[in-house]
Order: sequence, then structure tokens, then C-alpha cells
Amino acid sequence: MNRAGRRRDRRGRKAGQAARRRELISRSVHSAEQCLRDRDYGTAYAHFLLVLSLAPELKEDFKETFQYALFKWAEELYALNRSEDMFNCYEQALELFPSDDVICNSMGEQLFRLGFRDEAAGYFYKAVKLNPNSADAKENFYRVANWLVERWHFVMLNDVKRNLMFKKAIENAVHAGCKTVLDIGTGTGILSMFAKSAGAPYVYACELSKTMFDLACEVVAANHMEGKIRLLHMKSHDLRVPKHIPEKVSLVVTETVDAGLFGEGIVETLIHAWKNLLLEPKPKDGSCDRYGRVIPAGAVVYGMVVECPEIRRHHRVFVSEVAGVNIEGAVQFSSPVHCCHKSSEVNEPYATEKMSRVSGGYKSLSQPFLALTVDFNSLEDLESIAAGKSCRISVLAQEQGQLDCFITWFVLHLDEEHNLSTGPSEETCWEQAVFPIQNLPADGYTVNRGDTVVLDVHCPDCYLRLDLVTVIRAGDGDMSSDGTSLENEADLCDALAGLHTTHQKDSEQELCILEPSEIAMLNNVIYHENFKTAISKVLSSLDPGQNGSFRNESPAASPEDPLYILDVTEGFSILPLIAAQLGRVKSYSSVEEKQHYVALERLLERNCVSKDSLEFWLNQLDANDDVLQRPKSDKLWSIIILDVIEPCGLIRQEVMEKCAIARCLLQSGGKIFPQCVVIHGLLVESNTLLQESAVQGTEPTLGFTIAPSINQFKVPVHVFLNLSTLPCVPLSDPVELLRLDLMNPYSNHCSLATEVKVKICKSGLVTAIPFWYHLHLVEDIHLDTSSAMSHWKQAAFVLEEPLRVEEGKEILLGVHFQNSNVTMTLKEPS
Ligand code: 44T
Repeated sequence: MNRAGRRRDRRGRKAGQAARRRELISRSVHSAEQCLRDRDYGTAYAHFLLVLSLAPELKEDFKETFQYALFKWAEELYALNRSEDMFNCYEQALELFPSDDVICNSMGEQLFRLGFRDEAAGYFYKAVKLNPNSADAKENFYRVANWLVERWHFVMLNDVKRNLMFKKAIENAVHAGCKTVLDIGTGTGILSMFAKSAGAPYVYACELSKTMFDLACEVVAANHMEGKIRLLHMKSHDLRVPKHIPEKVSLVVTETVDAGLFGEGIVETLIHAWKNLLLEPKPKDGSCDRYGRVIPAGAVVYGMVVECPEIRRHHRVFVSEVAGVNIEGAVQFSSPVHCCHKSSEVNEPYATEKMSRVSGGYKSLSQPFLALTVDFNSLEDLESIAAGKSCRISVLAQEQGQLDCFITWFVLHLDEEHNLSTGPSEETCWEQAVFPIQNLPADGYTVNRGDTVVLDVHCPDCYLRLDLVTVIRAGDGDMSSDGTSLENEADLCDALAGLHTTHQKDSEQELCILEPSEIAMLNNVIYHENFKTAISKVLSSLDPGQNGSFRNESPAASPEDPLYILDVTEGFSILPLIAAQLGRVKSYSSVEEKQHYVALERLLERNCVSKDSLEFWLNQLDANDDVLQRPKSDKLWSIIILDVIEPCGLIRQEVMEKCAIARCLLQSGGKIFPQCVVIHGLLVESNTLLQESAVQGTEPTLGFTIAPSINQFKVPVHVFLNLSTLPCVPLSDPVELLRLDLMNPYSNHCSLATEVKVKICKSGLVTAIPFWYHLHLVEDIHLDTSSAMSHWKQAAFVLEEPLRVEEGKEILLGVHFQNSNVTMTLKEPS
């Protein structure tokens, strides 16, 4: 065959191939569509995958059908517990459509519901970046943005004093000769940029969070320093010289400290750095010109004995009777925040609180005492802390009060000249560490002037801990006239050394560890009494003795039949017990944890309530059953208690979605509690909320451009607010914003919008709209989520654009409610 012939032949073969390809594609499309009609989504998905890899030009045409097949198939795989296969499908789909926000968002949703929150957050973020107008992706992103970039980053970056101190200390070190700098836990890169601007020729930075690392790269580039700072996405412990950084450094800067100083692992981090990453420390005789040092150079931790009702009610169950239920004795309720019992897996070492903003305030019962000092430039010092050495301290009570907690704060000594304090009365962005005191006998919490509080300070597992040892009553020892103890401290400590007054729990008692919000709920007597009254009212309206007509629809019912009550509160709740005590009731608890279940059983016994009147609902259901079902195949519920508000102050979306089902499961005259949720709010000017929501321009960050990058992670709704202590100026009275009627089958809770006229009572700049809820149980009984004893915190919508308003004028507040998310807008009435 000549050359031309061979070419013709090749062309012919190619034409044949193309024809066969077209044939295959069209057959696959046909099969895929047939499978879709047959609802065989797995096969449909496989066919589409083949089609689109063979014919990428068809991607746009088939995008939506392909997505449909993917989502349907993913649902099936999820239901079959084949999540691995499901994620593989998503990954294949994203290879085909790498910039498709819908697939990206859906992948995030699947990850989220399987508990992979960080990964989910990454996909939601990507989806929003791909399509900033996607409402679904934005809503999902807002729910998780806090996991990606914690809110304190905004607060810290807005803290000019802190930024200036670090800047000056770093400048001093660089000017004194530190040429190689390593920034451990760089966050947005600000400390590295300080070092570079101060003239350090070699700056390295590491950051373990992927999101923060990406952000740091963006920030460094925005400040024209790319290539001048070497950024590493690594934990400092994994850094090797010369693999990652070419030589040991002369300066480590780090702010890997939390409210309890050591909680971000600074002790281990610096032990590793001194052994591997830093030049030798400066010798005593100063004979060496190349040595390593750390900013901050050290820290001093201070403590104080504090009375604080707000901390008490979140960490200690102090009521003995709740709406007729005796909760004393049978169960020992404890907070998960470190206390003396042994179940250490549930222990958190401390809580954190900005004491200046605690609702109801606090009272210092002692002077500040020195709890611990640490020299970050001494490997020996760091190692002795890591070894968990303990120190016993005696503190004199200067005021009479309740021994609710110890608090600690610290002064960071950046260098000889620059200090930062995180103290409770300081103008600072920092919170304090709180060590609640619990499990003392009921009369053991009162301290009097002159009493001595003895505590141990130590760092087992490198978390700071303060443990109460004992209280020496003033009467027990010799007191001088001014109330100070005459004994010297060393003698006292010796005398106490052998004394162990850990408060063993009564072996009769069952231990039940509750979240702080669950403890606050249990302490809220009014909450439970309101429920009790409301339940009684509904029950008596259903009682055939009082209203003979109510059960006409269910002929099988007789006066002996119990009334059924279901409580689907998240976590621990004694409402079913309160209901069971009302008689002729069968109540169902939906507690999931064994300890909750055991605690309820013990309380049932203690209160002599018949065992038959309380059941555990989840025991009656199969693993895959929906929680909302009839109590029995021929019975309906009289009351269903839904937990519609999260402790953080947001509406629980999944619960709102269940209302329609719940209504269908009610007998005639039965009720959902709450029957109605009313959102209340007011307009405020609050600089604090602005500071916590976004970096305010380049000024706080000393001229560096950080705001545009990190502000991509800002969210419109703030949660966990203490409205009563939020620094703000109210510009209007509280108003009713929106009413959600859970009993009305015709109202649509998925999407609602209203406009409310608001009278301005003070001129100012509206920056935010805090909101809370009234939960209506029966006509005249409601719960207020902003009340002083509430276990709920409040939320606030922060406006994108603050609006100036004039006293006496009216303003229109638009409230949009979609999938349980609230959006608000302000405008002048036309
Ligand atoms: N919270 C303060 C903690 N890192 C401050 O990934 C103060 C909290 C706070 N990277 C309210 C107010 C405030 N190697 O991005 C983080 C973290 C990273 C590391 C590499 C390591 N060995 C580590 C250790 C941590 O460092 C960054 C800062 S850590 C904590 C900062 C306003 N609530």
C-alpha cells in the first residue's frame, strides 16, 4: 500500500472509531435515561459517568440529569451504610465538574451528616467561592465557618494593644541581632510580617490548620511578602532542620496560648523547639553571639477565689426539688469541667469566661495570688512543668461569700519591656480560665473572712489545673486581729500535706455528668414549673371527667387508658418524670446516654413513681426508626415536647422540620410544646459585636492588609451571647419580630418573611439586632430564652452595613426566615 493509501486507511479506521464512539455514547445515554426511569440510579450514574468521560462536550447538556442521578444514588448508598462508595462517587463527579458548586455543597452536606465537620466546612467554603450567590451553600457555610476560623481570630487581630506589643518586642529582638525567625502557629501570619518588616532576613512560619495556612499564604501575598516568608503547613513538632528550615533559628515567636495558658500545647511545643529548632540558649556569661530565644520570654499565672452565681448555676446542681421531683441524694450530678472524680475521660480541665461580661457579675473573695511562673527560655523550667510538679497554695479569704470557682489569668512577658495581661479587669480581648468547685457538702461552699482556702496548682498532661484541697475555717486556727492567719504558710502547708479531703461521692449515688447548659436547665425551677402547669392544663382539658367528648374519635379509649407524653429534648431532661408524677400518664423520655437513663430510673425510684409510667422511647424503636412515631399502633400522643431552640440561641432546623409530622401524631386536643415560638429583638449600637465579627480595616493590624482575607469567614449571626452584659446601646425597645405557629398546619415554617415597624428611642448607628425567643406552652404560660435563669444564650444578627437612625423616627425591619436561618434588613419607611 502506498503512503496515500495508508493515510486513507488510517482515516477510514479513525472514522470507524469515531462512529463506534458515537454509537457507544448514544447507547449509554439511552441506557442511562432508561435506568433513571426505572429508578435504578446506580446504573444510571455509571452510564452517565461513561458518557461524560467519553464526550466531555456533553457535560453542560447533561449536568443536571447527571447531578440528579448522583444525588439519588448517593442517598441509596448512604441508606445502605456504604459511605465510602458514596464519597468515591462524589469524588468522581467532582473530577468531571471541578467547579460545580452544587456537587461541592452536596458533598459537604454528606460529610457533615456523617460527622466530618472540618472536611464538610472545607467543601461549603469552596462551594461559596465557586458561586457566591448560592443560598444553600452560604447557609451551610455560615453554620460551620466557626470551625474553620475560630471567632477569636477577629478579636485578637482587632486588639491594637496586643498587636503593638508583639510588634515592638519582635522589632527589639531583630534589631538586637536575631536574623532567623520561626513563627509557630502563625495564624494569619501577622507576627511573621512584623519580623520581616523589622528587617529579619530569614522568616519561617508554620501552621497546623489547613484553612489558617491557606489564609496566611493569601495574607502574605496581599502584603507583597510572598517569597520573603517561608510558610509551612505543619505542626512545629514535625519540622526538621535542614529539611524544612535550613538552619536552627535565633528567635521563635509564638502565641500558641489559650485562656489557661498551656491549653494550646506551648510547653510541649517549646520543649521540642529548644531540642530541635532553636540555637543554644544564651549562656549566663553572655559569651556567645549566636543564641536562641523565645518571644514571649515567660509568663506568670495569677489566680483568685471567686463567687459567681452564673458559673455556679452552670456547673453545680444546687436545687433539691424541681416541680415536685426530689432530685437530691439519688444521683450525683457533675459538670464535665474538671472535678475530683475519677472518670477523667469526660473531664475538661477548665471552662473559659470573660469575667467582665458574666451575667450577674462576680465577687472576688481573695486577693489575686501567684499560681505559677514559667520561663519559656529555660528548657529545664518547661520540663519540670511537663513532669506535672504540684504546688500547694494557701489563700486568705477577704470576703464572705460562696466558693464557686477559682479563676486564673496570666501576664505574658514578651521581653523585659513588653507585657500583656489577660486579667479580668484589663481592657483585653482575652477570656479567663474558670475552675468550678463542685461536690462539696451543701454547707461547705460558704467561706468567711479569714478562712484559708488551700489548693493545689499543677499541670498533669500539660493542662493547668487548680484543685481545692480544703478550707481551713478561721475559728480553727489562731487569727490575728486583722483577720490574717498567724501561722506561717509553710507550717500550714506541712500540716495539710497528709490531709486528704477529696469529697468522695456517696457510693449509693449514681454519677451523672451533664453539660453546663443541662445543669443550668435543671437549676431552672421556673422552667420546670411552667412545663408542669402547662402539661396539667392540657391533660385536664383531655380528661374525660371534665370533658366527656374528647375521645369520641378513638372508640377503644376508656377512662383507664393512660395519656401519652413524649419528650424529645436533646440530652438530659426530667420533664418526663414531672409528667409521670401527674398520674394517668405514660411518659416517654428520649434520652440516649446510659448515664442519663440510669439517673432517670434512680430519680423515679426515689420519688416513688410507678416504673410503668416512664418509658425510654429509644428502647422501643428500631435503630433506623424515626423518633416521631405513634406511641402504639392504635394510639396517639397527648403532648409532644420539642426542643426547638439550641443553647447557643439558634432555632434547631431539624426540629422545625419535624413539626408537621408531630402534628399528625397528636390526638385531638393534643399539643406540641411549644405551641408557638415568637422571635423578639431590638436594634443596638454595639462596637463589641463589630469587633467580634470582622477585622475593622488595616488600622488595628498596624497597616497590614489582613481584613479582606479573614473577613471572608465572617458570619452574619453571632451566637452564645449574654445579652444582659453585652456592651451596647439599645436604640429601640424590644419588638416582636416573627411568630412561628407550630400547631398550625397551614403556616409554612420553611420560608417566612415579614416587615416590622420599629420606633427609634435613641439616635445612633445600628450595627446589630440581638434576638431571643418566647416559647408559648399554653395561653398564658411562656418561657423566655433571655431570662436570668435561662439555660439558653442569645444570638444577634450583625448588619453588613450599619445604619444611622434618629430618635423618634420609625424604621422598617425586614425579617426573613428560611430553613430556620434568620436574615434581617433595615430600611427607612418610604
Ligand atoms: N485563643 C484565644 C487561643 N498552632 C489563641 O492552629 C483571645 C479564645 C481566645 N501550629 C476568646 C478569646 C481569645 N504548630 O491557628 C492556631 C493553631 C496554631 C500550631 C503549628 C504548633 N505546635 C501549633 C500549636 C497551635 O496556632 C494558632 C494559634 S493557637 C491559639 C491562639 C482573643 N477565646
